[in-house]
Amino acid sequence: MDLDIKKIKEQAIKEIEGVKNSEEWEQIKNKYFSRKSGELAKLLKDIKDVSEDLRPKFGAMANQVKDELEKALDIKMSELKYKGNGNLERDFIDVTLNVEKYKLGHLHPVTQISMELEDIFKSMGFMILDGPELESDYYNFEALNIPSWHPARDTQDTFYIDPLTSSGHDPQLLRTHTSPVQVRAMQKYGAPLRCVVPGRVFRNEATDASHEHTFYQLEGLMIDKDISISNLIAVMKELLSGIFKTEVKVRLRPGYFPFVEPGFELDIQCLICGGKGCPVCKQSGWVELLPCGLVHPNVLKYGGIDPKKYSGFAFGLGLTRLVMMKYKIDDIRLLQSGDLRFLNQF
Ligand code: FA5
Repeated sequence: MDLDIKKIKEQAIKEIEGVKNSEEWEQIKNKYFSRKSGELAKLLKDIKDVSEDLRPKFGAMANQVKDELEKALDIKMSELKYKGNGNLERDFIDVTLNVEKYKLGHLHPVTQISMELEDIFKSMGFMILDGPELESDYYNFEALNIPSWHPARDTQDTFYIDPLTSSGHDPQLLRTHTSPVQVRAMQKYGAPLRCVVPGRVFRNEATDASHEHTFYQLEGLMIDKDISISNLIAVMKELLSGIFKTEVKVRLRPGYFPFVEPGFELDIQCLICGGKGCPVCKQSGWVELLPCGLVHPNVLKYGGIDPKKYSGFAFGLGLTRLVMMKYKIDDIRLLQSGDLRFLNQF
């Protein structure tokens, strides 16, 4: 009997030590403490059968073992709770607890407007395309009718990654506009073609309230038979009314870009100052927003399209400036400042 009590104790302690969760804890507790079938209940029953003179000794031993096992079980339960493995602990939810809500981020205003524009153009049957930010000299300039000697390159100075032509390959640069995707799209899809290309562009530029070195444009291109300036103006109107949802004053004036002929500058009346003059519009009352024109025949040829059969229009929307006008942001640099006080307003 003496030995049985010790054996039960040692076995129980071993099993309690090995418990890993509250289910196992419950099982072990039942195994030893169940009133009817528990090991301790059986032991106490057996003690009744031993001789009267030995009964107190075994009774005391059994009670001591019972106390020790209860203590071991309590300690094990505290450990489980501490480690978070106890179901009671895990399943308990204090609904009155005041927890801080997750702060969700949101899309940047430029991304929001870009997506709105994509929807407007998709509804008119335009594809949404993408192009490389690290572009070749060929697509950024040459194929857009801007050879290396052309003065138009001076207005779009950029960051050359690999200017060495001696190695025989095309110099790589950070694209200055989204227009290179015009020729890429023509080469890939041919005519007829309708696409817009939102994207990031770069220029080696002194920054001010309306100029950044890194900003966004949205290129548009439509090529088909008999495309004219009327088609261009119709699409421009759809674009502006879709975004501003109210009438905005625009003006169309001649503009020069080697890759369109004729070329135009579409300006909108500055919405920051209402046309009175401010740093954003350089006191002119107008903001350059949407240069455009009919695609130059040479560019169609670079794209593998016959200019005698097809014509087209293209535009290069200043997306970052459009966002400024839409939300009346008076300094372009705020948009990339990463300042949450600014960004959380959108
Ligand atoms: C171009 O980039 C031509 N690729 C646009 C084009 C496409 C013309 C197709 C004809 C046909 P421009 O350099 O003007 O053109 O830039 C276009 C627009 O980008 C400008 O009207 C202006 O809204 C915006 N932009 C130009 N430079 C900056 C700058 N540094 N910071 C912010 N926005 C700028």
